[in-house]
Amino acid sequence: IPPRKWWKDAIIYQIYPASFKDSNGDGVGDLNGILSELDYIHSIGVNTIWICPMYDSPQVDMGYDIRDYEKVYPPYGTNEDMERLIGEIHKRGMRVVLDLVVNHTSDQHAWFRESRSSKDNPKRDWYIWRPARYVDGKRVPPNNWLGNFGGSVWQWDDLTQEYYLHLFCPEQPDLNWENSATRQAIYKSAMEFWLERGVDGFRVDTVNMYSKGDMSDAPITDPGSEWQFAGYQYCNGPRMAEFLREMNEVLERYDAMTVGECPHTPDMERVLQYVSAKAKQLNMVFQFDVVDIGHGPYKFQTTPKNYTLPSFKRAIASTQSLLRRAPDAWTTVFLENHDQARSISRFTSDAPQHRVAGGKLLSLMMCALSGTLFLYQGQELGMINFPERWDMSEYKDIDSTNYYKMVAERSNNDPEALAAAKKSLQHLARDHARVPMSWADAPFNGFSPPESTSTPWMRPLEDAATCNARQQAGDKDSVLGFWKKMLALRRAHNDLFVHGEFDDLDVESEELFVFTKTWRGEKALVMCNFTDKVVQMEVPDVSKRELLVSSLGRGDEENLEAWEGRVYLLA
Ligand code: TEU
Repeated sequence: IPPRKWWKDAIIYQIYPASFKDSNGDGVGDLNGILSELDYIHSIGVNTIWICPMYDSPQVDMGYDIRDYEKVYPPYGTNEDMERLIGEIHKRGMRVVLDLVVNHTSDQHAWFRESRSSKDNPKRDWYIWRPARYVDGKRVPPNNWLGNFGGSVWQWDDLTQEYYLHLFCPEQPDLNWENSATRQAIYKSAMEFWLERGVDGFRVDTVNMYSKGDMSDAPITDPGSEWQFAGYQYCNGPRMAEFLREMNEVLERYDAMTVGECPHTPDMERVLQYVSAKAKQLNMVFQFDVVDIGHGPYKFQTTPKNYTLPSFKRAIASTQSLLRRAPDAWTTVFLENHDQARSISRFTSDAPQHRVAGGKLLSLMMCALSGTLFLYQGQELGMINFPERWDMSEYKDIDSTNYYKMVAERSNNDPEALAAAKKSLQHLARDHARVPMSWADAPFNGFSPPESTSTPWMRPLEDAATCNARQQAGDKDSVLGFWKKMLALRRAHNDLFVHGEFDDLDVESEELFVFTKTWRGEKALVMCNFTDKVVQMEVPDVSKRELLVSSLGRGDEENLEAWEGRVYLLA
């Protein structure tokens, strides 16, 4: 049997550089801020760090619009700072993973500036250009596709009188993966440059969009709009396997790991094709089954808490099932990242009396699930969404502001429609994950130095007096204290929790999530109360059970407290 790959047992901590720690007082996080907190990160019990884009960028989409792959964004620091950071992470025995954003670049990238300059520029074909269509003499885009941030995916370019494709903002033109010279340039500039500097792998942004499928009009699902959801056409196109295998050859030379982001892919057989080891495409992916629960046709068109516990459990069961479907496949466990609202606010309760219990419950559940575990900055503290009373101007993300604009236009500024839009943003917006990390009960929540004259780029939360890293570091009963305990237990029972078989015992229960994990002779029973009241538990008939942990530190009573989780070892 070949030895296990390190990334299967990895516990990965995700950092959003703008919001992690500001070392120089300009209101924006930076690399030296990350450097100053490496011992804190290490103390949580994680062993790998994923850093979101820190590349030079005009920041239209917070660094997912890259101007230069080979240069650090100056407000974050220099390339030397980055090399020092990589070295210091390695010195502590941890690994480091960067974001690889190569479905698109910024429109300010040198490649796109050239491509745009004339129809016969050698880089014209590095992006996706198409002539206009004309309907009743009126110029219209090549198809009716709706972009991920609203509007058409096509942008008219006056200079050369053609449209270019952008699945995200107009400032994020899609690279043309069909062109092999483009692919070689991507490998060299975005991948090899940083692999040579010691990074251990990549989180691969929107990896399933490189090969666009059928470019014809998408079916009409929103009759009120000119633009229609086309995710099933532009994701998972016919050349995906070929492109990923080619990319994997570069990665293999460095023994680098990959976790690919796979939006719009509910089909588990399709996911399997990406993550089965013998396919040599990706090590693992982020599926959207869990985090998309409760979304409307447009993500925000929804009522808050529009999700049920059975749908949550089914989504988890589906991602867990990858291991059973193919022995050489792998999966991931995550509830938060920079694109998601806070998990306590979404899946448990952020009411003051339940918040800590909810954070511990989710920690217990996640630490008992199979696959590579991802923890997002602030999740380990139980940070929650910012409150409803905050003004719309606190939402900075283009995904949020575009949605609000669209509702304003479509409803003719109807106050009721706007209030509903704001409510759904309070529940689901990406902004909630992007506020400054709450480090201390101090000016700017300890994110910026106290003497700093600029204010943080996003408004810090108001609850840092009761929820901050410094206080929790010394309190074993805090959410952070519990994460440390759970991560240690996950390590101590690595086979069972990271690799074991998952079985859901009661999918339909609206109150409890009860599952078992099995590995050879070992078995664990996990019981989670997803309500704010006491629930009687029915422990399956077993000869011997041993309470491994209760998220509320309780003994072996026959009931579960509100938002309590338990793990038993069974014999
Ligand atoms: O996200 C891709 C993606 O499809 C979604 O998760 C996206 O955030 C959602 O559609 C918005 O409602 C990745 C990055 O994680 C995200 O931050 C970037 O904005 C996006 O790609 C473009 O690079």
